[in-house]
Formats: sequence, structure tokens, C-alpha cells
Amino acid sequence: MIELFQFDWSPFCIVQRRILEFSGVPFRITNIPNGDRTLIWRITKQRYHAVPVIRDGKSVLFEVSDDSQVIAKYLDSRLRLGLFPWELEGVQSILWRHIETEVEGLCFKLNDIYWQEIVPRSEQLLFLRHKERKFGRGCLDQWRAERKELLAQLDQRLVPFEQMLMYKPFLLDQRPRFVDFDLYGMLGNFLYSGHYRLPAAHTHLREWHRRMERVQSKSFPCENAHQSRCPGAPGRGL
Ligand SMILES: N[C@@H](CCC(=O)N[C@@H](CS)C(=O)NCC(=O)O)C(=O)O
Repeated sequence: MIELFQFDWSPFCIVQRRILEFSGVPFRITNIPNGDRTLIWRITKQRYHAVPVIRDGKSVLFEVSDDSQVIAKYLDSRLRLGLFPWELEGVQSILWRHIETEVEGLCFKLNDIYWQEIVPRSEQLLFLRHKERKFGRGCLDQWRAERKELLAQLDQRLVPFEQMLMYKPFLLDQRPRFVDFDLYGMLGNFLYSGHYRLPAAHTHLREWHRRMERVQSKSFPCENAHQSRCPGAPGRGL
């Protein structure tokens, strides 16, 4: 069974978790403490310490650069999900870089403001130290003070996605592609604390988000040549 190593509020873990749910195959979640990456270090043979990581039998998958999509592409080809069609590769690769920097960069700050409600007490010291070493002393207080402006910036950065969704049920197509899951993951991180809603004015985005919470691959025709290996089809061998 495929195993996802993660922690719950990580934007990049939410992306892979939703892709796995979408596929309909059974999978196992192993939560790791945010501040203790010993297990990740061990299973990746001392090559990686971030999450998400996927283990599938003897294979252990993790990202090789900031904008690689090793895990999602592996799940896509293993489970035949149609997330990376060749004709969308160019536009998707531009979009996922944007989503994972411009959108993620605001979402994680807005969620981290509530770190004391989210991070278990035993992990709070390491969390605070990690953030302050990376972003400077007092960064979490500073983001709390900037909350209003950060929310306004996020509203603005979501406008192009709202515009895309005025014409299609998913960002690029009639079915979800990788960038839908990518944006869903970043917004999942933003919404994790329970203190925010998606902007009321972005009505198409809100409807899309509701669709993304439930969407299943079996609702869409398989686009691969080997139809018998589609999820939901007999003989998929999982
Ligand atoms: N581009 C990577 C980014 C992974 C990443 O940044 N993961 C975060 C959690 S959201 C992490 O583990 N960071 C290292 C740390 O917190 O020490 C991906 O898509 O998986």
C-alpha cells in the first residue's frame, strides 16, 4: 500500500494527500513531528529531511529541487490520473512555480500566525527556532501585525485564478489537472487554522474549492492508452 509521510497542515503534503484521495486507492498516512525528521532521514537513506515523502513498496519518492514534481508525477503515472497531459506541461510548469511561491508565500504566513493553536506544545520550541532562523527574530509576531495586508495581497493574487474559473470548472480544463491540486494544497494550508474563509468576492474560486474537496478520478474518462489499468477499472493491480 502507498504510504504518505506528512504533517497535516503542510501545503505540499495536502497536495499529495488530495491526489491520493482523488485516485480512490487505499493509502496509509504516517504523520511525523514537524520538528523531528529522523524517520524521513532514515527512509530516504540520509538524502532528504522535508515532507512529503511517498513510500510504495521498495520505492521511496521525494522532491529533487524546489520546483520538481517527482511525487505527483509518480502518482500520476502509477495511478493513471491524467494530471500531466503533455499539451499542458508548459503552462502547468509556469503555473505551479507561481502557485508554490507567490500564493504559498502568503498562505503559510497567514497560517503560521496561529502556530500556538496548531503546533503541539512539545514541538513549539523547535518550530519557533526554525522559523526565526529562516525568517528572522520576531517574524511570527510581525506576520500577525501584517495580517490585514497579507490577506489583501492574497485576495489580489487569487484574482487570476477566479478569472480562469469563470470559464471552466477547473483551472485549465474540464477535469482537474496537477495545478488544481497544487492550488488546493496552498489554500488548504491557508484555511487550516480555521480562522479564514476564501474571499467572498471570488465566487468561482469558492465553488471550485468545494468541487476540489470531493472530486474523484473515477468520474472522468481515462485518457491513457491502457484503459484496463485506470483506477476503478478491473485489473489495475494495486
Ligand atoms: N518543493 C517541495 C517543498 C517541500 C517543503 O518545503 N516541505 C516543508 C513542509 S511544508 C518542509 O518539510 N520543510 C523543511 C522543514 O520544515 O524543515 C515539495 O513540493 O514537496
